[in-house]
Amino acid sequence: DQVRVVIVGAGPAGLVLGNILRARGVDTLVLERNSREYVQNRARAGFLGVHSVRVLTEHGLAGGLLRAGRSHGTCVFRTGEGELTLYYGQLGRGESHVVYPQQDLVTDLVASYLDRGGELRFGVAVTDVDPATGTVRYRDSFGAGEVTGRFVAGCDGGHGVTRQAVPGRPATRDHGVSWLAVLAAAPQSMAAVTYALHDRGFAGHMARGPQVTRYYLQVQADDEPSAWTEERIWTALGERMRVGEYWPLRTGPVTERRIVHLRSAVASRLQHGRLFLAGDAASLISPSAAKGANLAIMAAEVLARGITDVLTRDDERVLAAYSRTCLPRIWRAQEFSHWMIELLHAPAGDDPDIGFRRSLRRARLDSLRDSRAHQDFFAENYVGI
Ligand code: RFL
Repeated sequence: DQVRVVIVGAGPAGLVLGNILRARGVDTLVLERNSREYVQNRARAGFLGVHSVRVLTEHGLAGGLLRAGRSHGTCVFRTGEGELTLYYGQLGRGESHVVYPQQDLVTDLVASYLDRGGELRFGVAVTDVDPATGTVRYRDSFGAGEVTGRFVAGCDGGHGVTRQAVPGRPATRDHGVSWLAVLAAAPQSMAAVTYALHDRGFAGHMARGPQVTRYYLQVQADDEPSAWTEERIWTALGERMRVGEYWPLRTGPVTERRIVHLRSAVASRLQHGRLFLAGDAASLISPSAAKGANLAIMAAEVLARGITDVLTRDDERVLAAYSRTCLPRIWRAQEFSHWMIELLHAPAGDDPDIGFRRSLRRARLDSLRDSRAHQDFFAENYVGI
């Protein structure tokens, strides 16, 4: 059972890769551990940058996004000293985000991949990959099996198995911050993405769809999501968002609450033998700057180009440069994401440098308020890859 490209994982990375390869007539097989229903309902990202929109458009994958996505170019930092509004769509390179829920994108990508004649098997858990031979071993409801690919794409996310087949230790960081990620069945409360900086911790607000809004609350690392009742969530959000000084939140049933630990991990190399890592498998990034899905799409496009060049023209240059092309972009995103983490989070109560760090944070916001150059830096990095 030999396939040209075996893709492990049907998230944004694997599906964008599979779609581009299918459009160029390459044989592909996607193996996904979960069910179709599960992956099409998994709500995660929502903010797509210009590069992602361009890749999806160029490859005929942006139908839903162009129909239902909403352009977004403003963000607000709310503190005890008032609001700082950045019209980032008019700063830097003048680029905005498109807000389109990740599960809708995944739904579109699965449909177009199948339309393009791609093979996709749900309920298949890959157990290991041999990078030298391209052999992929898996388990499904029939038992154990294996397939061999001339190329194997490890697109199985931040906790997958393929990254373990690439030698070298990833560079990791635990940012020491945890968020309660909440989805509410309610319209957005504010016109823009809002980052509330508060001594009790960060709170965030971002639109997802007309009747769905994402909120984040900085919480203790060992908090259980169930300890956060709806009432407690809305009270904490209201306090940190300082609704008394602005306007009330538009509440609604909480449909999802989960703890996200802000962690990063970047593989030291993205290729070993026939195996190539893309997306969260290559680099896990904290959601603080909304980069993960965008990096996944970026890498998938580079990898698709590299593989097609080899298969159609025997040209190995793009594929040979895969790590070298992607890693600097991944690190730029990590650097900006880290910058955002420092800006958004109050140090914990008994932190000895609490006063120093809070003052630094205020100085950074002052600079963002006063300096056009700093605003341009923010805008470029916020939307760009
Ligand atoms: P995914 O989406 O995790 O997909 C990997 C797939 O691989 C499958 N899998 C396996 N299949 C077979 N065998 C195995 N052994 C397997 N192990 C795993 C999984 O079932 C899954 O279907 O990875 P991919 O494709 O690399 O895409 C990455 C993005 O999903 C991720 O970076 C973003 O969601 C991150 N992220 C955000 N990114 C943005 O660009 N903008 C955002 O606004 C944004 N918001 C977020 C986010 C992530 C969040 N969470 C939950 C961490 C908000 C949140 C709350």
